[in-house]
Amino acid sequence: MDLQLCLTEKLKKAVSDSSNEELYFALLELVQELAQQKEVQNESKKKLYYISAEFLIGKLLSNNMINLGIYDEVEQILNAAGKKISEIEEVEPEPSLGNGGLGRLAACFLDSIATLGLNGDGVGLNYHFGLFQQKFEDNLQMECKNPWIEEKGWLQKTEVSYPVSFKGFTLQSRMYDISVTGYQNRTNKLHLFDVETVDESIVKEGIDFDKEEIAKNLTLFLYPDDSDEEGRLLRVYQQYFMVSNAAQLILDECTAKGCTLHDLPEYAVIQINDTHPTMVIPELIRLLVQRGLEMDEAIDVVSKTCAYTNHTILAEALEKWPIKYLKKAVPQLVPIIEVLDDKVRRKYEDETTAIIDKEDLVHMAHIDIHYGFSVNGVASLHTDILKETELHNFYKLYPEKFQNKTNGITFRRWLMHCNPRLNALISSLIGDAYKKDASHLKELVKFRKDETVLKQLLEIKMQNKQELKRYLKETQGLELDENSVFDIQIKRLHEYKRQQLNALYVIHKYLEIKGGKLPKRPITVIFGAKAAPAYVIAKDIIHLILCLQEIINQDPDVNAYLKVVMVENYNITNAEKLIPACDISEQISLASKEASGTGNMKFMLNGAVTLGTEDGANVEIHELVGDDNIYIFGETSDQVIAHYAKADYVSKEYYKKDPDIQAAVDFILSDQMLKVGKEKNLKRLQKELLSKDWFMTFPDFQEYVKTKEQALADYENRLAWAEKMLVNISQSGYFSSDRTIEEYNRDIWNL
Ligand code: 26V
Repeated sequence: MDLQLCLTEKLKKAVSDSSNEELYFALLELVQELAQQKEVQNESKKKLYYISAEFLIGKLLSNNMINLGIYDEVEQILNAAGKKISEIEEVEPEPSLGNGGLGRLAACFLDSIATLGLNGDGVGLNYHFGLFQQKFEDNLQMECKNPWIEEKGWLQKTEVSYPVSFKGFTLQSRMYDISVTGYQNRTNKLHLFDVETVDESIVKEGIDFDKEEIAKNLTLFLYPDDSDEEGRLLRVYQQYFMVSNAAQLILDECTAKGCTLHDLPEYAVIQINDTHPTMVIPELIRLLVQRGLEMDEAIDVVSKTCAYTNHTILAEALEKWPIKYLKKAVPQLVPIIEVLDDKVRRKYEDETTAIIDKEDLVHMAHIDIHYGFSVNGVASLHTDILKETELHNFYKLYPEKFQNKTNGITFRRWLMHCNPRLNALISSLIGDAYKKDASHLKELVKFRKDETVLKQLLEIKMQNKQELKRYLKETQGLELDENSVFDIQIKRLHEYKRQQLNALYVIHKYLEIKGGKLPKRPITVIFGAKAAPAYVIAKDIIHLILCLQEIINQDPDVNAYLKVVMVENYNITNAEKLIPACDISEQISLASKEASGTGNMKFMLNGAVTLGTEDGANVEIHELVGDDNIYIFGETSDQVIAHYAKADYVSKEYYKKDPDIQAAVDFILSDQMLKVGKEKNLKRLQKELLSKDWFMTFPDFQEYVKTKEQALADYENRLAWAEKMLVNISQSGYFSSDRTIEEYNRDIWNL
């Protein structure tokens, strides 16, 4: 195909005479057409439905062009006409249909499913404003809406529409599709359901809206504020709307292929991504009974169709809905859930595995485990903790259901797209086979002592740092020094991820520099994080970091040695710029709490060295790269779990006996801080650390400082550091989501 001709036909003028906007829309149309040609008509009998409340897909243009194999040629055509692909990318809005790792994982999985040529679609919701957009004002996080849906975009309206009934009213849905292009393979679909009565104009200031007008607000936001009852109820409405549509779609597609419903498991497998889609189980049972199956058979059929992935052990994140919410929103499910609970109670006496507990809370994960055929964790340590601790009583009942599926990331986006320089170097060294089979990256190991290659790696890192510097200067007016060490922690803000530990390090370093102890090389500590709008302490931690940024960057004694950067509105687009520029990847969650992490994998692939705890997939990274190529510190998950069991951790004691901790914590309420910050917020945060520190920052503090200093010292031996980078890249193939999806298919889906 002559791409140049296609483009000019769409533009109705020369590429060089077209604006970036015109070029974006022409390319979008071209990509849509090419993607459509790769849709598979005679589908195989069995199909996967990956249901998820989040799909953090990121911008699609470049990625789709890479997967369709036209990126290089389009880039040449554009360059020849004096156009830049990066400027055209800026025209595309980023859909923010996810919070973080869980949603991004779902997006990586869709890419790999299509790349492996598997018959599988995603099903979710079409949030108009997605997750909020973050702005900083007075060193505080502000939230506003993030509209991304345009007249002409990736969403394609379909004919598909279903009635979804709630207590007292019925909404008619509308399905929109986004094409999912596999790398040199088929096109699948992401189905996003919406409701036509949604009214964007009810969103007033910031992200506030009337939470009770369900027909108008249902698909406005991802995870609306759940700090009050209306917010929580709205989530129930959203979840049921998502799964009722999914269930109707699944039954329609399967019956069209000849399924009798008795044989549903031969036609469909449903992956339940965390508990947000759990109501698909009672909903499918309800629909099957409505269509003529006996209750017992319906339960049996559904149990053979559904598989569940657990993504967290944090108690506060495990969904438990009061039965009264379900009665209020979706009363038709209540008798079914009662039957499911009754069956479990008849079979097993253990109260801890019941579905409806004594307080009339419905434990969503328990429905999945009893009435699904597979339960998986997302990293080896996480699955072990599920089996041994959190879900131990279930593991005793169903050992055969439990399995591990270590997460992965798509290398098309997180290497080929975001780091073209490194990608070019790798293919010049080992050829292109790694693009289809990432295990080939291991071949890079033979260059570990090759000075030319190591120097090239360092040069690429430098160029990526310069590019990030330009980007942050343009978008946020920040000044970065590319010769400093870029130490980066980017992820959702949560106390268990311990951005506060990093912030305490920054204070410690600041005080050291003030005291005359200067680092060999300047350090730039970069953060990016959104906090849930109602998560008070998380927002206080952002406040602390922003205050530190102001104080430190303006202090002439210090700013040549230490800088703090808080990137505004952390999202996929800026992750794609930050990750290739990183030297040290901060993965410092409290051991046992981060189920897997996937940012850790992206950094490793891009040649950053991890500074982390033995948590989540860090454990597997450590095993792969060995002690010399990672910086590990902190208490082990066993030690942490034991502290919780014995309730023997008292943060005040650490504060009293450790002068460094004391100085850093005192600084939070120093005069300097109070000049730029809010006393109320800073006091609250300091009090939280001193009276609770639930995620045990202090016990790991000294070891964290020491380990980070070691990493900074080692960084000075540039060639030895480059070897660490190379080993990390070469071992990262295991974390390709293609490998993860092959395992899901082999052990769960059997497509
Ligand atoms: C949700 C919430 C919501 C309520 C407040 C506290 C809280 C804490 C954690 C969560 C996380 C929910 C599930 C989740 O997003 N898990 C993430 O899944 C990723 C993909 O498997 C994994 O890499 C991350 O480690 C895990 O946190």
